[in-house]
Order: sequence, then structure tokens, then C-alpha cells
Amino acid sequence: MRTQIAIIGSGPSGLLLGQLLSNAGIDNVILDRSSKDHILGRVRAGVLEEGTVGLMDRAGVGARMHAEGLPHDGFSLAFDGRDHRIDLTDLTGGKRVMVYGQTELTRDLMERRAADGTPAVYEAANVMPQGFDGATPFITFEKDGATHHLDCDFIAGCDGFHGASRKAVPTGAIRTFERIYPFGWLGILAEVPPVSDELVYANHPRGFALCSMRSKTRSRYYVQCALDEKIEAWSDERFWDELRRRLPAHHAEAMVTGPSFEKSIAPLRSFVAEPMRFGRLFLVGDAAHIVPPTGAKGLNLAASDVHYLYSGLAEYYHDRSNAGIDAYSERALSRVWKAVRFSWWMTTMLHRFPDSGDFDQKIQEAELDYLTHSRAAETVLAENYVGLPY
Ligand code: RFL
Ligand code: PHB
Repeated sequence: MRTQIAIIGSGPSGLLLGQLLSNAGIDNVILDRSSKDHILGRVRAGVLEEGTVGLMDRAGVGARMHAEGLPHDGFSLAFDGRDHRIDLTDLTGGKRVMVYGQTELTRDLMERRAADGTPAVYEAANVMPQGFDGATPFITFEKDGATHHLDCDFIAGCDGFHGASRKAVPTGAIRTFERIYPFGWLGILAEVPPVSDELVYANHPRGFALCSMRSKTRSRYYVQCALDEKIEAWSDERFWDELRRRLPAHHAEAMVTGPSFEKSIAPLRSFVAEPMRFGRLFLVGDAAHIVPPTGAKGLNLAASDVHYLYSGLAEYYHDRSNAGIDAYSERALSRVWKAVRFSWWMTTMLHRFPDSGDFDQKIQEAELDYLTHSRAAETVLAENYVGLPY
């Protein structure tokens, strides 16, 4: 078997890269260790930057996103019993974000790939990127009891934080940077109308809370929780009570509750691996970096990596130039670090840390109060939230 680009991972980064490459006439094969159903069962990100929306359009899969996604012109910061709207569109000269679940985006890309008949192998075991330090990279993997060998020009490691690609790089060639936060997010999905038309990010002495949504009838809510929290200890009732306690009274009173149909705890981490290219292997998305979800940047960073890598590969095949692929790591990391900083800052400003006391709470409230009285400070927040330019 041979292809031009072997893509490991069928998450948003692998699928988006594959579709853009296919549209540009560049062959690619996707290998994923999981099944399609398993991938579509993961509830993750919900907010798309304009750049991500633009890439979905460029991939030719934006129709359902525009029909069913919810464009948002702002969000609220809630603290000290009140909330303050950040008017994204006004502060950024017309930009907005799109609320559209990662599951839906993934489904659109998967369906398009299947309809086009572009190769993808699911439930592939022991996927191993090899030979990427030379001119003839290849991947071995197992499927249905047989070992397969896939030759390629380049390997795109789009296989997430726990994938095989980053692990295949010799330890001396890679440098990693990490911060693990001393708390997690407990999230639920429920078939109830969202408490507000826009997202609400809440700072509260009991801990952070976030009101998000997937549609006008489906809500996604989160509360900060301890890392060792057991999911079984959180009945729906306990979750709703805790969420309401962390919100200003007008939201708490307006909250419609109901049974949850998904409930999970996610740890929070910042992580960056440098560089993002090793010979003929490129790391893309979560394989190279993780951000805490507070800034809604994880999926959007995966998309900007795809933009840089796709442009570089198109230049390589169409213009016979190495310039784009040679610049990939530096260009991607420059944007990654700014999003890592923004996500760390949002997390620090909005969460309760185990060692924080009344002083720290007052400092957070002063920062939020400053934000709500300074257009300059609000603009900094807004331009990062809608996404820095590619
Ligand atoms: P993905 O989505 O993790 O996809 C990687 C794919 O690679 C496959 N894979 C392998 N395949 C073959 N061989 C191996 N050895 C493999 N190892 C893994 C996996 O099966 C999978 O299909 O990475 P990608 O494409 O880079 O996309 C990144 C985004 O998924 C990620 O940044 C966001 O979802 C992060 N994230 C969130 N971001 C937000 O902006 N808002 C959120 O609310 C939010 N919630 C989350 C999240 C990430 C989570 N993770 C990773 C645990 C909640 C969770 C729980
Ligand atoms: C979500 O809807 O899951 C979501 C939205 C915004 C965030 C994180 C998660 O910052």
C-alpha cells in the first residue's frame, strides 16, 4: 500500500487535513485505532473560531454547520453576583464565534470522506510511524489479524495526546513543557434549553462554572471539581444545585433542569511539545499540545495547525517548494503558545485553586472588575477569544 500522506488519527485534525488534501488532489489514508462510533461518542469542544469555520467551508463541509450552528456575538463573565457581557463583535470589528459541537464537525467530515470513497482504516491496532528520519517513511499496523505496511511521502501525527506519533520521536529530539492544574471539570449534557442565549463563564468562591450549549434545546454545563472526585458521587440533583449556587441569582432562578444523558470529568492541563516536525513526521493538534478548555482553544488550535500544514504540503506538491513545510513548526508554535498563554490566563482568573484564600479571590474579582471597566482590557480578551489571525 502506498499514499502521499499517511494520517494517524481520525479526530478533527486528521479528518480536516485529509479533506483539504483530497480536495487539492493529494492522496491520503487515515488510520485510527478506534471505531467511528467510539470517536463520535466523545463529547468535547463546542466553540469554533472564524478561522475554523472558514476551514470547514474550504473543505466543502460547512453546509450543516451554517444551518444548525449558533453564531455568537458575545458571552458573559459572571462574578460577585453580577454578570458582564463581552461584546465580541463590537470589540473585534465584526468577528464572532460559532457554537457547533466537535461531534457534529467530526461527523460532517467523516460522512464526506466516506461519500468520496477516500481510504480510512478504523480499529487499526499497533499503528507505528517509522523511517521518518529518512526519505522513505512508512507505517505498520494490524487489522483483522494481519500486519499491513503503508509507504508514504510524509506522516501527519494527528493522534491526540495519547497517540503513537509523539511517542515515536527519540526523547532527545523533543522538548516538552507542562502544567497540570489541581482540579478538573465535571460536565453534563441535558436536553433542556440553555439558561442564556450566550455562554456564561462564572468565577465563584465555590469554584468555576460554565454554561454552554449544543443547540437551543440542548445544554452543556460544567462545574470545577476536585481531581479525585468520583462521578458516581454526582447525582443530577447535586450537579444542578452546585451549578446554581455558582451563578448570579437571575441565572440560577431561570435555570431549567432535567435528567443528564452524559456526565464526565476531564482533567485540566497545559502541554506543548517542541518542535512539531521531525524529518518527515509532523505533529498536529492534541498530539503536540493540550490546553485547558477555559479558553475554548483546543479544537481551534488543531484547525490552525492543519491550515499551516495543509498550505505547506500543497506548496510542496504544487509548487515544488519546501518553504511551507520547513516553516510549519515555527509558524504553528508561535500561534500555539499565544493560545496556551490565553487558556492559562482564563483558567487562572476564573478558577478557585486549592491554596487560594480570600486574598486570591479578591485579586481575581479586581481583575474581572478591571476587565469590565476597561475597553482596552476587554479588547485583549475578545481578540484572543475569537482567535488570533493565522
Ligand atoms: P483527537 O480528537 O484526540 O483525535 C485523535 C484521534 O487519534 C486516534 N488515536 C490513534 N489512532 C491510531 N493509533 C494510535 N496509537 C492512536 N491514538 C489515538 C484517536 O482514536 C482519535 O480518534 O485529537 P485532534 O484531532 O488533534 O483534536 C483535538 C481536539 O479533540 C481537542 O483539542 C479538544 O477536544 C480538546 N477538548 C476541548 N476543547 C475545547 O476547545 N473545548 C472543550 O470543551 C474541550 N473538552 C477536550 C475536552 C479534550 C478532552 N480530552 C482529550 C480528553 C474534553 C476532553 C475529555
Ligand atoms: C463547550 O461547549 O463544551 C465549551 C464551551 C466553551 C469552553 C469550553 C467548552 O470554553
